[in-house]
Amino acid sequence: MLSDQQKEDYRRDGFLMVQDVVTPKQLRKMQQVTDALIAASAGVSESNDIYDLDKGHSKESPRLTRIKLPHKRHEIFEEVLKKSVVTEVLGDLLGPDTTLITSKLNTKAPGGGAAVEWHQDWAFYPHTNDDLLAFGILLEDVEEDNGPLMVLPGTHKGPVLSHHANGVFCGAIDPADPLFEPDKAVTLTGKAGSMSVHHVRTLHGSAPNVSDRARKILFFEIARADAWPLLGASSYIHEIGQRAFWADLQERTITGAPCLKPRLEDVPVTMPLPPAKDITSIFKTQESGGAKSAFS
Ligand SMILES: O=C(O)CCC(=O)C(=O)O
Repeated sequence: MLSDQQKEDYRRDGFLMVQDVVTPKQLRKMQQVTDALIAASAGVSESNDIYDLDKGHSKESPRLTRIKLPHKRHEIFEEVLKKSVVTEVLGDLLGPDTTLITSKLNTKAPGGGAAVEWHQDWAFYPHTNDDLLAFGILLEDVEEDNGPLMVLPGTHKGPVLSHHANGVFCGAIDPADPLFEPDKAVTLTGKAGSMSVHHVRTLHGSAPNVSDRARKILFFEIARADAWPLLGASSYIHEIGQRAFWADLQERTITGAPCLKPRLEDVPVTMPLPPAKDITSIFKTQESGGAKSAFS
């Protein structure tokens, strides 16, 4: 699906935009399901396993930062991951065997929907190698003013910056870090149905939504099957037992098969510990961890 040029661009820059990754029918279905999920959040007054609520959320005017694990909420999200151009792009960039780390549908309500402070996903979940990426499928048109994703080209090949503040993992870099060069940022705008791809080490963030339109992006975070989490694997095994862990790993296998021989590469790792007070989402980690804002 991807041209050699697109693959080269991704390897050089650590990001890519791909047009029309879902059919018009799949897009419409995802939009309907998302709107229904947002409407159903009117009955919720505190963040829970499904919703991460934004400031100002109310019954009359639901405001979310996130719908958690959308692929578990409706089969259309799983279909898009496993049976669309998205699946082909995945094969082009990560090979035949891939594992889902997580999914999330980040929503920025009109008139101020929350910023995501600059960070590298790798800081949250270091693995035995860095063949990991995030897909961001645009469910609505994303323009300059409704909080687009921004990336810093080439940072996937550079250092992993500190994501600690006040002695805890706060899930964001310090905007005063001398290695942070926001003037080089590229803004990833696009039409609904297109998709951003960013490498797990690419520095990225997004500003608040200052428009009168919502911004909804469906993210899938994915690893090549031979990349094993450094923090998590054994603790999951202890927590849920080997059988349940194996079942979960198979459930998260998107293409191919699990790989039982982790590929070990010389990658820079700092464990995301100690945890911030509230680690239920990136928004809560950054806020309760005292991350400094690059957007205020
Ligand atoms: O929603 C966004 O703009 C960025 C999301 C992101 O980077 C994350 O959730 O890790």
